Amino acid sequence: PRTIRLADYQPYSHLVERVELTFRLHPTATRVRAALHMAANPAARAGQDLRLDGEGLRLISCAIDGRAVQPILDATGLTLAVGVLPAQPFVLETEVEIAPEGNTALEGLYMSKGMYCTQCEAEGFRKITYYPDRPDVMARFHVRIESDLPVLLSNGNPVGQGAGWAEWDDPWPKPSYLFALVAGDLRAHPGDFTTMEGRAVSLNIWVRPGDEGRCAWGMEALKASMAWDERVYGRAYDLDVFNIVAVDDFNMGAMENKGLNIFNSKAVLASPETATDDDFARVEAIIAHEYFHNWTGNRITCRDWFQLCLKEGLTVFRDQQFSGDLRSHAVKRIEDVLMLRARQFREDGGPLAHPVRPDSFVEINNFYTATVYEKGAEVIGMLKRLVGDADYARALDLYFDRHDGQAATIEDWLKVFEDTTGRELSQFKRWYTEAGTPRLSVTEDWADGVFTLTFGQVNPPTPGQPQKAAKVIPVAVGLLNPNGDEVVPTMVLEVTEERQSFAFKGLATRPVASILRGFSAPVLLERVVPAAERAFLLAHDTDPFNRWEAGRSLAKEVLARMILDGAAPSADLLDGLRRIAFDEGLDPAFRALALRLPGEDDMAATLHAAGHVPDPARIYAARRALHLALAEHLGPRLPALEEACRVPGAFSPDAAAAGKRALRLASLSLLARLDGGAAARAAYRAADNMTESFGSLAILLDIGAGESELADFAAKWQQDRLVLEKWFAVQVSAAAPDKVADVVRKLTQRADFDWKNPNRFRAVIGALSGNHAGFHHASGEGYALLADWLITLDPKNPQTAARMSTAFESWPRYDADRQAMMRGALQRIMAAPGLSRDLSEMAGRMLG
Ligand code: HT7
Ligand code: ZN
Repeated sequence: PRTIRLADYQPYSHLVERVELTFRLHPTATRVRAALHMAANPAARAGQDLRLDGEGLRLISCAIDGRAVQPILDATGLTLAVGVLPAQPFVLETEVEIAPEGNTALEGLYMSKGMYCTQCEAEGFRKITYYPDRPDVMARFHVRIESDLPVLLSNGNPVGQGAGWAEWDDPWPKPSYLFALVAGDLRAHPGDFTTMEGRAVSLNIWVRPGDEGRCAWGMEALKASMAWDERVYGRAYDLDVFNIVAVDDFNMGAMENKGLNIFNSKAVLASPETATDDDFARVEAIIAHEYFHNWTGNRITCRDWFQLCLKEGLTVFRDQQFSGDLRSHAVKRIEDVLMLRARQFREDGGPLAHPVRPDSFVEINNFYTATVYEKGAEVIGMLKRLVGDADYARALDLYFDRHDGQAATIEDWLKVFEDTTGRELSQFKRWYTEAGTPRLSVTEDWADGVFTLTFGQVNPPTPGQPQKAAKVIPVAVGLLNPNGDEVVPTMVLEVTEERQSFAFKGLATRPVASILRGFSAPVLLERVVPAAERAFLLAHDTDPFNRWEAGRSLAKEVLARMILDGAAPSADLLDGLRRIAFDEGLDPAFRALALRLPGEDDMAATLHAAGHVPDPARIYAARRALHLALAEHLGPRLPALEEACRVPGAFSPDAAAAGKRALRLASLSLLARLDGGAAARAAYRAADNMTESFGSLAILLDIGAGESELADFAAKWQQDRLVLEKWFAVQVSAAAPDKVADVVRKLTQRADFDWKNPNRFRAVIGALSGNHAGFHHASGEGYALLADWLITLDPKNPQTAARMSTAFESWPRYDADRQAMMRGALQRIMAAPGLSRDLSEMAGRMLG
C-alpha cells in the first residue's frame, strides 16, 4: 500500500463551485447522480488530467457539459484526460450504483436496522460517488433524496419536500467528508434556539421509535453548547436547522456533518433508568464536541488530513473547557489527565508513537488517535497558558476572521498566535512535529533564603525520530509554607532549555514546591519526593489537581513497593486517603477520584518506565491487597459515608448529585471487601437509577459475588441493546484473570453477540483487553482470543478491527514470553489472507 506524505501536498487541479446530488435509495441498488460544477484551479499546475476518487462504485454514465465521455477507471477512481476537459468552467455529470445494505464497513452509505445513513470522514464519500474526496476541495451542496421512507435528511436547510422526496441546500461551502444523508422511519425530539444574531433555529434529535424518551438530556446539552460557544468564543450557529440522528451501527462516537450530526446511539441516548452518570457526562461532552466542530472543523477545515489536529485538538480543548465550566474544572482536569496518561502516554511510549501532526500515513483512519485528539488539546492548553487568556481570545478571534471558509494548516494556526502576540513559536511548533512524551526532571536547592528549582528535559526517541531538541514547557509552580499557606501563588515557568534553573528569593523558610500544577504540560515529571512531603501536599496543596496528584503518586510508589518487594501498604498513604475520604469540605467527586487506586495498566507502564519488567499477576494481587488495606483502614466509618452519600429525591444527572453517587459507590466498593457485599447487594436492590444499580452490580462481581444480581439485570434489560452492552462488558471486566478467556468464549457464543455491531464487539472484545491481568495471563489465551476476533472482524469492518488492535501496542513492556506471544499474535494477524490496509498498517507498525 502507498504511503501518503505531507511533503507531497499539491493543491487540487480544479475548483468545485457547486455539487448537485440526487439519491434514489434502494438497499442493493441505490442510484447516485452527481453534477459537479468545476473550473480549473488557478493555484494549481495548469494542464492536469482530472482525477476523481471512487471505490466500489458501478459507473452508469459520465458526461461533460451534457456530452458522454469515457473515463479511465481503476480500483481507486476515475481519470479524465486533460484533452477532453473544456478550457472554461464545465459540469461533470456521473451516475453510479451502490449497495448500502451490504456495506458492513460502515463507511460511505450504509444501512443500520432499516435506516440509511452515511459516514464520510475521512474518505468515505468516495464510496458514494466519484469526487475529489479531499478536505481542501470545498463546495456548496444541493441534495435531492428519493425514497418512500418518511424522514429524509441531509446537510444545510430543507428547501422542499413531497411524497417520496426531499431536497436540502447547504449554503456553506464544505469538503465532502462533511456530507451526510439519513433516511428512515424516525421520530423527532424537537427543540429550538435563537442565536445571538437573532436566527431562530429548529433543533431535532431523530431516533428510532421507542427511543424518544431518551433524548431530553441530549437536547439540553445541545442548547447549552450553542449558548456556551456564543458566550465564550463569540460563535453563533449559521443554519435554520440543526439535526442530530442516533444510529445503532457506528464505528466511533459521533460525526459533525454540517447541520446533520450523526451519533452512535450510545453517545446521545440517556435516561436515568438506562444511563449512568458517566454516560450522561459523556453524552453532554460529545454533543458539545460535535456542535463546536461547526466552527472549528466545518467553517474552518483542514487543508489535508495531516492537519487533523487543527480541528480535533482544538475541538477537544473546547469541549474540555465547556465541561469544566458546566461541572467542576478540578474534577474534569483530573479525569482528562487520567485518560491522557492511560491512552496517549501509552501510545507515545510505544511502537505506534507519532507526532500530533503526523507526516505520513498509509490509512488515515488509523490516525484518529489519542495523540491527535488528546495531546492535540494539551498543546492548545499550553499555548493558552504561555500567551495568557486575553491573547488566546484575541488570537482565536483573528483565526476565525482570517480563515473562515478556508482549509487551513497548523502553520496558519501558529501564525495567528504569532501575529497576535509578537511571540516567535518555532520552538513551540515541535510539540506538533515531534512524537514522544518529554521526561521532565526537577531537583531542589535551598541556601541563604534562595529556593532553586532546576529542570532537566529529555525528549525520548520515537519511531523515525531518533533525536530531538528541547521543547518549550510551561511549568505551573506554586510554593507552600510548612504550615500550608501559599507563599508563592501559581506562576508559569517557561522551561526552554535542556537544563534550566529558576530561583525564588526572599523566603523565610524552605518552602514545599507544588510543581506542574493543573498538569500544565503533557510530560512525565520525574521527581524524588519524600513520602512525607507527598502526604503534606495531599493534605494541603491549594491546587486541586496537584493535591490529587500527590495522593496518586504516593499510591503508585506504595503499590510499586508492594509489587516489587512485597512491602506493606504505607500508613502515610492510608491516613492521607482517609482524611480526604471524610473531609466534608471537599467535593465528593474529588474524594471519589482520590479513592480510585491507580489502574493495573498504569502500574505496568510506571514500572516499565522505572526499568522493571511488570508482572501482571503481581500487579493484580498487590492492587487488590491495597484496596483491602484501605477498606480496613477506613472500615468503621464506611457505612456512615455510604449513607451520607445517598441522594434523596428524584434522580438528577447534575455534577453535584453525580459526585455524591460516585463517592457512595467508592465507599460501597471498599465496604464490599469487609462485608461480603451485603451493603452493595442492598444498594442494588434499592437502586432507582442505572448508576447505582450497575455500579453495585460491578462491585459485587468484582468480589466474586453477584450471580443472582447479574441474572436479575439480564432479565430486566434483555430487550435494551445499550444496557445489555453493560451486562456483556462488566462480566469480562470483572472476571478473575484465569477466568476471562472462558467468560469471553461463553459470551461470544450467545445469539445476541452480534459481532458485526461495533458497540457489541467493543463491549466484549474491548473489555477483554481492558482486563489487564486477564489479557496478559501467562497462558497467552487473551492474546490468542483477541487476534482471532480481529482476524474475523477485519474483512467486515477494518476500521474497528484496526482500532482495537492497539491492545497489542504495549508488548515491549513485558517479559520475553509475553513479548513473544504478543508479537506472535501480531504476526498471525499479518499473515491473515486478504488483510485490510487498516489492520496491516497497524500490525506492521507495532511489529516495527
Ligand atoms: N470527526 C469525527 C471523526 C471520525 C469519525 C466519526 C465516526 C465514524 C468514523 C469516523 N472517522 C473519523 C468525529 C469527531 O472527532 O468528532
Ligand atoms: Zn472531533
